[in-house]
Amino acid sequence: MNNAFGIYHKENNVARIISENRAEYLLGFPDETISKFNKKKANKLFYVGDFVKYQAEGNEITQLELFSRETIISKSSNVTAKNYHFSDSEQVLATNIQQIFIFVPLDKNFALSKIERYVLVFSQEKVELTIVLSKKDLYRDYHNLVKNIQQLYPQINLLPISVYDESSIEQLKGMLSPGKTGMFIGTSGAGKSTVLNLIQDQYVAKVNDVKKDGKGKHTTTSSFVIFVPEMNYCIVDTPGFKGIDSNHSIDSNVLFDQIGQLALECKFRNCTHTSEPHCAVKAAVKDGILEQEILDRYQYNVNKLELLSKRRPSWRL
Ligand SMILES: Nc1nc2c(ncn2[C@@H]2O[C@H](COP(=O)(O)OP(=O)(O)OP(=O)(O)O)[C@@H](O)[C@H]2O)c(=O)[nH]1
Ligand SMILES: [Mg+2]
Ligand SMILES: [Zn+2]
Repeated sequence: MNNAFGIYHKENNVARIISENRAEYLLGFPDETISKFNKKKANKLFYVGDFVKYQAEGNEITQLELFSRETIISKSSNVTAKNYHFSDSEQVLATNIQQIFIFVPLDKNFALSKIERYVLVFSQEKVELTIVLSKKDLYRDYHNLVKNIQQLYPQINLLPISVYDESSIEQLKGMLSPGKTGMFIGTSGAGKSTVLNLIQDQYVAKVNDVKKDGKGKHTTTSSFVIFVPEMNYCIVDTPGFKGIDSNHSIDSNVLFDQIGQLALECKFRNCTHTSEPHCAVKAAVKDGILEQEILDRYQYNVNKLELLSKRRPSWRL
């Protein structure tokens, strides 16, 4: 394999930033080898996922030059774990990502609003989002739950999984597009690293390590690009989120486009669809065109986002 880590560039001397610590970047090469690069020698900030062209003197890499980034995945940094970069309080999680798998565990803290929140923050062109409902073994009636969410939001890709159900892990594997890079994100303990291990290795050998209490011990502390040669696929494993919000503008239409369309007919451009006269959205609810529940979900999420934009305490997961 000579295009490990998703390196397809035609030039020579191309590598990928696959991880970092305080002092060094870790570089992955097309032949699957890995080496370190001292950050003091870097002339700019690089992110995990970046492709770089390097210059070398003998065995030593002396200089890195950045290839333009196809995508940048970021979130606001004020509520996050350490080990990420900070720029204008927007934190870059990884770059050159085509698929995001958001792990939302079906444990006792599950709430629909978490899914909505993730979708609102991470939707962008060129990136395919999937909500992985992990630990479905902990949720008795998950079939019904999935059906209800799907009814409310047919545009969301949902995949319930459990490490105890091999076919669900196979389903997830089937969603990984060869040649691409995906990333696993979600709260700490959602099962990201466990599932990644299963994808990399033999399913049966690893599942015995799963702890029944669901409490993770092997908390991931920095992002890492893992290359799976058999699938020709890269996955970025990331440390768990403590909370989630964003500084970039959020388009509520990714979830609520029906309301966005109806709102064009409201009398006031900044109509909140609560008590204003001649509100087309409320009229649509009355006429049975729009479900009250969708309007409720919209109000709830928009209120949260407004709170955030006023820099109130962030929304914790
Ligand atoms: N019941 C159940 N437990 C699981 C499942 N998947 C993972 N776990 C357990 O959940 C715990 C946390 O898993 P991790 O894979 O470390 O979680 P993580 O998302 O990588 O967490 P961070 O690295 O802290 O972000 C471990 O004890 C796993 O054994 C599952 O499908 N069902
Ligand atoms: Mg982990
Ligand atoms: Zn209105």
